[in-house]
Parts: sequence; structure tokens; C-alpha cells
Amino acid sequence: MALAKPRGTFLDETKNPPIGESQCAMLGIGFDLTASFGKGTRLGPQAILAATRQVEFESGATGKRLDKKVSVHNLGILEYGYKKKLSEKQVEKETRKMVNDAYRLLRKPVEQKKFLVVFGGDHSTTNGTLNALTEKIDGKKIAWLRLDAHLDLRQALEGNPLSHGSIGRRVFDKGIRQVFVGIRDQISTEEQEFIAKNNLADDVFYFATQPQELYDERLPAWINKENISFTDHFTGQQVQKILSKLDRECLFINIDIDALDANEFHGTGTPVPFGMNYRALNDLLYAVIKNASEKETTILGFDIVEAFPILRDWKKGYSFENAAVTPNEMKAALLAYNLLNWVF
Ligand SMILES: [Mn+2]
Repeated sequence: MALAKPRGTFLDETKNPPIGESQCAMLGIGFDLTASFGKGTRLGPQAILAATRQVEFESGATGKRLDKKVSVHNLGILEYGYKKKLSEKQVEKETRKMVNDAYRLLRKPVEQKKFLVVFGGDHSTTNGTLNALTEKIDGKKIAWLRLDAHLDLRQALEGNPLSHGSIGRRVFDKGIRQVFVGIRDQISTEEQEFIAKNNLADDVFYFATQPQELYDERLPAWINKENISFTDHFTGQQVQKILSKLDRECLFINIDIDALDANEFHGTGTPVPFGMNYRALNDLLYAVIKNASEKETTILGFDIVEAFPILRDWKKGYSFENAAVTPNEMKAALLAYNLLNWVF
């Protein structure tokens, strides 16, 4: 592991404001060892950070320049590279190390009540943030908005309980109120049984990959009929229901970019069709932030995971010149920009 300290911070390529003068602490976690399909999210943080510098500072409807409203301290980017293919045991060990690295960097900002801005990495990187938050805050006080195509409720994946495929389960273990949004209706038996046993069906909002007609004939027990969408967005009523379920003292927003439709975001580890459109995700997040501030919920921060750039030559690392296309990192950067603009 190396902690790279890139120049500048979010939006700004020259200055990095000291943590004491910042409302936010930003960390990149360039780790993709547990990804089961496409790897490349280790370059996600770099790519997203670079793209934030191309986002316009001002947007008409919000008035003030974002960099005048909020100051983001850049903690750096954790970088991990592995030359050889590792065994399952070694992967688990390396994941544990990464989670501890991230936890150690984030625990102080959490103590200082900084708003967290974290860019993964595959979804295993969320474990570090989760551990830092729950060390200081009782899980029962936290609502956790999970945007994802996958439930990730397996006890372990490939023997690794810290894997990207188990993050939902680790959040659950902390006693947190987790609301799953954007999940596709393709669920492992282990997860179906877990949902039934723990009575979670009403907390999961699905996008159907099957025609509505099939569901009219037979609805599985792990789906609540009100919570399924046959389009690329959720209805106003469904959004209201999602908001009502996030009713806790604190809120964390955990964005796995594969909640978006596969065609909306190509640079992700496990792209899944029949997902959310980008504008719907943006609007949903706005509704969540607005609702949280009306209810005086403390928003602890957000992370964006499973996003990666598409490069011409992977050996050369991330640069604009080496990027084959850039909409992926721009979409992730603009989501982060908007979230900060709405929160502050
Ligand atoms: Mn996912």
C-alpha cells in the first residue's frame, strides 16, 4: 500500500485546504482485488478526482460557487497494486489490510465530525468507512442508503467476509437501518432466505429484469409488490416510501454505481442491464438530501464505489490522454459535486 498525496483536492488542482479549515474529508481507495468480473476500479479515485476539475464551479439554480461554500480536505489516495494472482486466503488478508488502512485514515475525521467523501475501489472498500463510522456512532442511529444492483448479503464470497459481495451483510451486522435501492431481481438462494428470515422484503426496491406479466402470475416472497419498478426509475410514491424508511438520526449514502443501467455507466465491475437512468438517480439523491435536511438528520457523508475509467492502455495509468472515453468519471464527479452542493 502507498498513500499517494496528489496535488490539490476536489475541484481544485492546486491547493489542498488543511483539515481544520474544512467541512469535508475526502479519501480515495484504489483497491479492486475482490472484484469478480471487471477489474479497474483501483484507478477510479484518480479518474473521478481528475474529472471534478472539469465540472463548472457554478450552477445557475444553486447560486454560489461550490468551492466558496464548502472546503474539502484531501486525505490522499490509497493505492494497491498486485503483480501476481493471489490465492483466496491472500485476497482475504489483503482486503483486511486495505479495510484497516482506510479505517485508520477515516477514524479521526469521523471524530472531528467531518463530512466524508470517499471514492472506491470495489465495494469492499466501503468496509473501512463503515468501521470508522460505527466505532463512534451506534449503528442503530444510522440509516444507510444503499444504491446498488446487488444485495451483497452473502455471509462471505469466495471465503472472504469483507468481499464486495458481502458489504450489505456487514452493514446489517452493525444494526444499521439499510434501505436497498436499484437491486435487480436476480437474487441468490442464500440472500432470498436471509431477506425472509430477517423480514427485509419491504426495505428492498427492485428493478425487474422480467416482464410484468410474469409477476402478475407469481410474485416471489422476497419482493414486495409496491417496491418493484418495470421502468428505469421509481415512482414518486416509491421515492416517498424510500425516504420514510431513512428515518434515523444519521444518514450515510453508499453509491455502487452499478445501480445505474449498464448503458448509463460502462466503467463498472459488474454492469447490469435494466437499471436506473442517471437523471433519476440524481433526482432521487436530491430528494434524499432535501428530506434529510428538513428532518434535521445528520448526513455523515457518501461514497461512490465500483466506478472505473476506460483506458486505451491499462499499463500507463490514468490520464485524460490515455482515456478512451470519459463520460464515466464525469458522471461520478458530477454526482459528487451535486451531493456537496445540496448538502452545504
Ligand atoms: Mn453492485
